[in-house]
Amino acid sequence: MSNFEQRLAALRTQHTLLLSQHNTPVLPGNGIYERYEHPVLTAAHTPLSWRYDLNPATNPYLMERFGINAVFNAGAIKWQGKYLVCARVEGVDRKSFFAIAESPNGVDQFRFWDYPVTLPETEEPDVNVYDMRLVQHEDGWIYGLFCTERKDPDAPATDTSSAVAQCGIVRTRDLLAWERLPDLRTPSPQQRNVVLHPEFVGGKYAFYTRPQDGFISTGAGGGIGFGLSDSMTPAVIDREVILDEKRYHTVSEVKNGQGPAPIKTPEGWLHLAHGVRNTAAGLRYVLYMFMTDLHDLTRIIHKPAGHFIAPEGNERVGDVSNVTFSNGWILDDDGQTVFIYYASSDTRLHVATSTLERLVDYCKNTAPDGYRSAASVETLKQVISDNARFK
Ligand code: M1P
Repeated sequence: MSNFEQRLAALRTQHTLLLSQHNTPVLPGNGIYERYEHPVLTAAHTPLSWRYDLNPATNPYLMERFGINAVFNAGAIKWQGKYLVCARVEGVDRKSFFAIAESPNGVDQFRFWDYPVTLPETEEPDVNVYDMRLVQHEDGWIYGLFCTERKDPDAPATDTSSAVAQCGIVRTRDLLAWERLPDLRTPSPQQRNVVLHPEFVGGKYAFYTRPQDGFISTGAGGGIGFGLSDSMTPAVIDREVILDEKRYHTVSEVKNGQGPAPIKTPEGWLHLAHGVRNTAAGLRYVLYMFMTDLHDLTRIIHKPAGHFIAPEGNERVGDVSNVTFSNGWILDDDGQTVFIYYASSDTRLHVATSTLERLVDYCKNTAPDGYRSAASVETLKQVISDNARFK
């Protein structure tokens, strides 16, 4: 066997093993959700035919020719009986793109489709695209809202990092052919983490936004906003209201953003979001939950204090360490099981499972933030005294 053949056989064996690996829940967990032993997608899950030139004549050393750096922040949808994620795949050249991977059960055996998504562009080409939220809207289309980044034309020549982030929009009926719509227009100079609400609101399209003044810092903007548009072609929001503000000494002290589109329950809309605070070690991203009123989507009715999912163990380390981020979840056909796809440290994608009933219970029965240490102590004393007779 030639060196090429040996290497190829070893790579294929390793890849097949990885893709067929079973994932088991880590028990007993916290009762709210179950984490799983392995990530569901990593750079190593991408097909060998993406990374290697498999022709011995042109690649005798069987080198990687297109390196993949990370697979993370994924939109998600149940489609024709399969669990699909539309992942942010980042090459070693730092450019992100979208690729769909499917699983028969939502927790393991995710396989990428043969080709990544070919994303149509507007007249102003995207430099980088990431974090697609997939939404099956009641108008019949599946929309993908994502962040499109272009270099900031107003940045001084010495600043080669600043970008303008806006919300790009595509729609599809089959997840194969995508139609690009004009980028969302809002009063805010920058937008990331924009999400389409799955239902019409008063006959209009409704959006969760994240207004911000600067590329990294939200400045005077920030918070999870909400706005309406008459149309998707183009989508234009004239007025944004903040429904969940960033707030001092909470998990979203610096910024926050809506995760996937909310899930409707008989008791309100269930939301998953990320909150960011600053530390001596840099920004820390955690996930948190809240519920909004069924009829007034800007009214929060339940919001447990603190984080729902924070980076643990190996999840803490990666390209951007100390980050958990989610832009996809799936409510299964049983109307109960929820698959929460979250990424760790901008490097890999994980799943956690729960049920609608448990998530609503968590939101309703976990004490809200009292915003002061003394209030947290009072909450804890109440928990302890309520437990006294069960010891
Ligand atoms: O690096 C952490 C995250 O940073 C951004 O999120 P936000 O807009 O809230 O700061 C996004 O680039 C996200 O993709 C990334 O995971």
